[in-house]
Amino acid sequence: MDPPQTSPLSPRKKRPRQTGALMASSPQDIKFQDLVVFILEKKMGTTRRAFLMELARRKGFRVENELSDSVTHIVAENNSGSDVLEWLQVQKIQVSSQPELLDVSWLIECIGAGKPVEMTGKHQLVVRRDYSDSTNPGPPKTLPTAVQKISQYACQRRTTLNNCNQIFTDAFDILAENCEFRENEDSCVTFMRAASVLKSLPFTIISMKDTEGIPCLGSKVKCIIEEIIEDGESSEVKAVLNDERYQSFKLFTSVFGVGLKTSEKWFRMGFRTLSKVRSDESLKFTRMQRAGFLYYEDLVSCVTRAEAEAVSVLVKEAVQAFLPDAFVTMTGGFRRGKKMGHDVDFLITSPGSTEDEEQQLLQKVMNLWEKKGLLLYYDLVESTFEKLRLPSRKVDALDHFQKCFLIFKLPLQRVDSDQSSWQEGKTWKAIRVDLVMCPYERRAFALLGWTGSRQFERDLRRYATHERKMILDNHALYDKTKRIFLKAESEEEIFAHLGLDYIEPWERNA
Ligand code: DCT
Ligand code: MG
Repeated sequence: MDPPQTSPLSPRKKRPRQTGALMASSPQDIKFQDLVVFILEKKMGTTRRAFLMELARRKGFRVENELSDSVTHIVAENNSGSDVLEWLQVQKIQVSSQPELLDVSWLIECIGAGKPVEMTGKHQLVVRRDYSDSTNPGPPKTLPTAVQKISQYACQRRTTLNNCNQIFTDAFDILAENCEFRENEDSCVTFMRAASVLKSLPFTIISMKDTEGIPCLGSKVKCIIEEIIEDGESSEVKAVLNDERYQSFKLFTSVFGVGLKTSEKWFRMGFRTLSKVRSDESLKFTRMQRAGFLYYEDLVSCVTRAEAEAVSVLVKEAVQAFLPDAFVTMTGGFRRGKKMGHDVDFLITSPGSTEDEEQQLLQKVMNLWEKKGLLLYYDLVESTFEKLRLPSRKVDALDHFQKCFLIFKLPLQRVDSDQSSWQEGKTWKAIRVDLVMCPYERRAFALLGWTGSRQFERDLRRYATHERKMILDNHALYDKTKRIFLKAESEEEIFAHLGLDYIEPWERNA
């Protein structure tokens, strides 16, 4: 039986504000050594100050709790330069070198950019004797006007890896995952869309006012944002992280070959740890799960870019040994610029090969690697692709191309990077690799589909269906009004068919 559920989705009740201890961040890497920031609490308040301090520290800024003579930048809100000077005098603290006196908008821009931004006149606080504080509103702290134009579709937003709202998106990613584990599809979509839209914002949400006009933020989502702004964390997320079902599912699904169905079964049987599952004699594992357990440590440790590049060289070598004209493209998260991934995805296509040559390629590559001792596991899925089949209407449908899910035995001497993290004696690492083979004329659709992110793909399909009366999947684009397939040689052409501005791969991290 499931443990009794704390109702994680009920709107939160107002609780007394918690400040201080919750906010204090652990010492984190300081990226910008020349800059020592102090945030003035006066007129800003303890909570907002702590929140800003936390955000700035996460981005690598050195933010001091106390004023000292090492402070180079003093940041204030709703204070004039004169107010700050006056306050400084009262502190009786020697501030030796003249610190910069700046409006909070400067720090917010820095947090957004992930690095110090240039200080301009609009940031600098003015010192004027006749400035009464009530008449100095400081620089406008309004949102960029672009906020009103944010689309509800991820394919109409540019989402780079520079996430200004990680504190919120982490929370929604966890809540979405929990809903997925509980097969609560509607809430899962709600949280995924909220996380996605927040990842695209060029600024950090600091107050509820900043959320105005942003799509995909319903009342449930806004309650959570508000709580994080006020308390630095969400009680719902905390409850999920402590929830036994969530913890177990997270653990079980971290094994290659274990999905929701198996996790559910093991959870219901009372299992809570992997070692108990592994050593249970009554359980039957699939070949995939056995490989998942065997190489568990390597597979959970994620793939670095250097490792992905090393795999890429070996994939190209092997593929081109059989089809010299073949194109091998690294897709998935690495094509979007990610530095880490759970696997490495490749799309293979060859302009000059026959259907037979195409069909035999992946098996030939597997045989070659097996002979060389580079293969720990593979599962080759034959193509069910049919040229005239209409694209699938399902947003999460699997495609029909021939593909191979495998675990590669990567010799570490092939990895071009500092290997100090590897224990002595370790000469290889198990790496999850997906190879997809597609007909040359479908390469643009396959590339678009396999580049992701998953949320970006879902919204592309949703957009095609609802806004253009077209159906898009990894194989084709079909215009329902004209009843024709729209051909494309490149991703740019697919975006053009859909009437969308082109979004570069590194802007698809939705
Ligand atoms: N994809 C797809 N059909 C599948 C699986 C994936 O169209 N059956 C798409 C969606 C994203 C992309 O391929 C790559 O998938 P993943 O490797 O799961 O995601 P990722 O973005 O590469 O992230 P990760 O770093 O976790 O590998
Ligand atoms: Mg991937």
